[in-house]
Amino acid sequence: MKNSTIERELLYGADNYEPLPVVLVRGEGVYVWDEEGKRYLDMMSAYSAVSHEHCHPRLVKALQEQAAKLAVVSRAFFTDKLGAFLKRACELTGFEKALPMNSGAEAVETALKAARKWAYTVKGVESDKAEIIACHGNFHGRTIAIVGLSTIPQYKAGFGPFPAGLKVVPYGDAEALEKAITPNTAAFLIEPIKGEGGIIVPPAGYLKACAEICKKHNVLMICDEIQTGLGRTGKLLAFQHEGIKPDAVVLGKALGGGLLPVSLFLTRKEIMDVFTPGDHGSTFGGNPLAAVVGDMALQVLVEDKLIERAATMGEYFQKQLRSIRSPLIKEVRGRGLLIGLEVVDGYHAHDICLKLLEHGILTKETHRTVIRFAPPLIITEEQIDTVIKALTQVFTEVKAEV
Ligand code: IF1
Repeated sequence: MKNSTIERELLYGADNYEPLPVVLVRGEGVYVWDEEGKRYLDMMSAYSAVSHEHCHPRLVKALQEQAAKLAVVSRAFFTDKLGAFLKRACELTGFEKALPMNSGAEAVETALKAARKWAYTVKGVESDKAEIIACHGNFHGRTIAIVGLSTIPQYKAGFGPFPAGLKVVPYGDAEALEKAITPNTAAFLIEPIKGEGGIIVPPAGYLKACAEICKKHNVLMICDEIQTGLGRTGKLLAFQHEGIKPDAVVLGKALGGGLLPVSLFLTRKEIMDVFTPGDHGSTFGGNPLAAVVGDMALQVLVEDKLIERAATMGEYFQKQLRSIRSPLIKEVRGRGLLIGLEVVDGYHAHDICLKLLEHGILTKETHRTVIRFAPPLIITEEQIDTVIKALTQVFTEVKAEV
């Protein structure tokens, strides 16, 4: 596709993504437009960072007003906005303390550092022996420590060596977790639903069993809700589907209201208190601009009843996807509006995403065979019907080409 905008981005940018051949210029609600003025239904929501909607008016207004008043002052000083944001986040999630960062990976790194220091200063693990356990097929970010936990070869190739004390266990197997725990285990880091791993919902009772095992062995259970949190799966936090309360949770993506990076590490006081002044921080973490946007993002989530919408619209979306009669469909799975449609072997989800693009539907595959459907939580039944119609047509076209 000859396009000077694309060529300029490729000429000056790194080749670390392979974007679909579309140049987006505007977003509003569940829609985005390309530079030719063509409108698309967004089924990606920037990997669930745009759960509210594109350029939500209340969020944009909050951003504009604060940006014109006070934006970044560093944590060398207090501000009038950070405490209000942290209070709302703690009260909404039921954790005592919150540490603000920017990207999801930064908040995950914060969690890992807290877990290790807690292991040494509270649990009594020997210095530099703390171990972290994660799951096969995990995705927690792109830093070297987090990638050290990855089992995706490409995410690790060429970036070693990795920190010590990092282990992985099969996802969905609580027994394997218990077997992997040693007296040096600090924490178990888990996505309540695997996002990048192909939108995998674990077996019922798995998270509960893990929580019990962690408690039994004095291991911190940390839920990475960067993608599954903030209403995406039909509950405020995905772990709530299992009626558990982990020791800590990490939030990001939609916490920034689809406008800027805001992330949080939340836990109880005993764990957060391992940090003393100067231990950890970030230039932009907790800046008043991000605090105002994060605070408004939480307010809008509750006031616009987006969590309830994700539950009801997610149910409708899955029902409609399951009503499509096509030999290409292997499985429809997910929770709320975090849905994956797996195509049978021999078909590439990427090819289907390219055809969906022609039909005005924007999404990308996760893993070769899974098409992600994770729209902004304000999506309507009528818009879902439009997606189903387009998908049915695409499956017919693809089948015909075989
Ligand atoms: C990319 C994946 C999704 C995340 C979970 C932490 C982070 C992410 C559960 C880190 C970020 C993004 C990163 C982006 C693509 C996307 C992604 F495909 F990579 F895995 F969503 F599934 N925990 N996920 O999903 O947050 O530092 O990015 O703010 O790196 O290509 P971040």
